[in-house]
Amino acid sequence: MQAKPSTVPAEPYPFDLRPAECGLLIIDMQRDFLEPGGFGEMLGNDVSQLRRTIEPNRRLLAAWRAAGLAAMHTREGHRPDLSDLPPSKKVRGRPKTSIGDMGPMGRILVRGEAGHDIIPELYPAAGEPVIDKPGKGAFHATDLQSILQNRGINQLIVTGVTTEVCVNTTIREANDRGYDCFVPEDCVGSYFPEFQDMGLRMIKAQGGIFGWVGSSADIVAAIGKG
Ligand code: TIU
Repeated sequence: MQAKPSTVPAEPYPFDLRPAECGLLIIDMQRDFLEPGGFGEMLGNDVSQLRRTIEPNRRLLAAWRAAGLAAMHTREGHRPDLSDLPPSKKVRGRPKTSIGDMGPMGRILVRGEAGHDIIPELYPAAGEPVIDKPGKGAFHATDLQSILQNRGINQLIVTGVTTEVCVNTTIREANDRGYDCFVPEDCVGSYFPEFQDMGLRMIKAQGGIFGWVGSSADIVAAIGKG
């Protein structure tokens, strides 16, 4: 039986979840960002800050699938010929090794390379769209909006990494396009604890200026009621 609409605890106020119109959008849970020895760690980041999101995402995705609801995944990356890579993004930070160069798990953030793919714990199932995005936001230069419209989706549960970069950018894009976004705080992660905190506060401040913040357990409980 399809999960029924219900009210989920959230800040700044409860979220009216309509499961049939809601998509789970999992942002960039890619090996290069999350795995020890990947690009993220090579840049000096503490990947354990992101890895704590894997298990809550796994539980949420399992419950979402069991309820027969729409799940989508994104990956940040570029064409092998790098024709969709802005020169500004290539050189930003003046790194010794940058996008398109050989990294610990193949060419960094290039589609088709091992490090670009989604971690095995959250691997997309057949029928779940994977949106390959060249930017930080999931709407920029992708067909995400068409996919959502064609499925009658007007609410999003947004999870993944990183809270202040690709998750926040996507939520801002979604908000301007009329989508209500709920962010389970245990399912989003940042390499920087202070950005995790502020990234979430920015979403729910000013009466929920970009969306709602809550917990994945409350979403799982809501859709589990059937
Ligand atoms: N997916 C995503 O957030 N891409 C990034 O580059 N994030 C950083 O925090 N650098």
